[in-house]
Amino acid sequence: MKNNRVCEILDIKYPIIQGGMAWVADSSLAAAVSEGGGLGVIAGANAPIDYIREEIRKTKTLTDKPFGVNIMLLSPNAEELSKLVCEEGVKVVTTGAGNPGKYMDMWKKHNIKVIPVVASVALALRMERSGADAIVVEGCEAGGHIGELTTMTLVPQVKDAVKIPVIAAGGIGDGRGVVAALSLGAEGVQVGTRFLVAEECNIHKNYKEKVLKAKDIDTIVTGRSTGHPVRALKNKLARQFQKLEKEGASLEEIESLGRGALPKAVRDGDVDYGSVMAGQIAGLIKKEQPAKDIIEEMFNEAFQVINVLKDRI
Ligand code: TUI
Repeated sequence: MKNNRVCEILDIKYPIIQGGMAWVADSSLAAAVSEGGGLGVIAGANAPIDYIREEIRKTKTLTDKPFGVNIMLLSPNAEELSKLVCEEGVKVVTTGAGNPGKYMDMWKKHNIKVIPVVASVALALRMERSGADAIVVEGCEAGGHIGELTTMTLVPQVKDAVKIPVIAAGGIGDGRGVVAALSLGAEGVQVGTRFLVAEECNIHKNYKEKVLKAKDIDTIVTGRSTGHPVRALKNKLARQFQKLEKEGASLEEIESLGRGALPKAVRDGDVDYGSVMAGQIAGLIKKEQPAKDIIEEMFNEAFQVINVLKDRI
């Protein structure tokens, strides 16, 4: 890959990183993405610290290539996990759902490449000043915990505000999305939803089937009233959320409905009452494939799209 700082900084073949999807992104998926030429990422989420240590060690046995760990900053284990990545010699950290400023010096001292996920220009600027190596700029087309702005509007605004490389996320599922992201000024993409259906992704088959069957209008955002908006596929749980929010239920009532809902779907396969987090691009995703094929297909398609575009204007 020519002239691409994301590939240079991360020492990867294709400028694609896998979303650090909570309860989903384990050593199997992370190693497969890294072996496929992208950057695989293990999700820290709120898993026990010993489990994450084992997942990091397992990934090292599955691939010699670089991989990362995602730290979800709303999680109670964020502090402990921030130290663990230093102890285990992890090369890349991505963060989500907050400001990782207080950990940056420690990570930099351990030569860790830090890539915070941001949803605003203000946080992007703060992260650059704190020493971030690159930033993932995530639009609200993404699945899971999201910000307010779309990928189309946020990526160019962040690009104009910072010098570090921008990696676009939210709504990217094929080569057209890759080219669109590069056109907006990104030097790479982060992909979550399409990797949900990677062969090496160990989520329950009901979850994969629900993603594969999803149509364009099948996601919904709940939790706007609590300040923690989350995008997931519509189901009975989402309708319960919507009803509670419309009725003006208490914060505690709404948040308790969401507690444990993600593992219920990911692990137990309860796609009615569990939270089936996925992005708006789910409607585009039609088949299960090895992670390597997903990556190669996306970049082959991107090259073809660029060739067509050259003659269009
Ligand atoms: O973090 C994510 N996506 C996630 S985390 C997650 S785990 C979860 N489980 C149950 C309920 C809720 C979440 C599922 N999906 N994406 C990265 C992301 N970060 N998107 C938006 C943000 C963000 C938003 C506001 C980052 C920082 C921020 O403001 C921080 C500040 O201090 O300004």
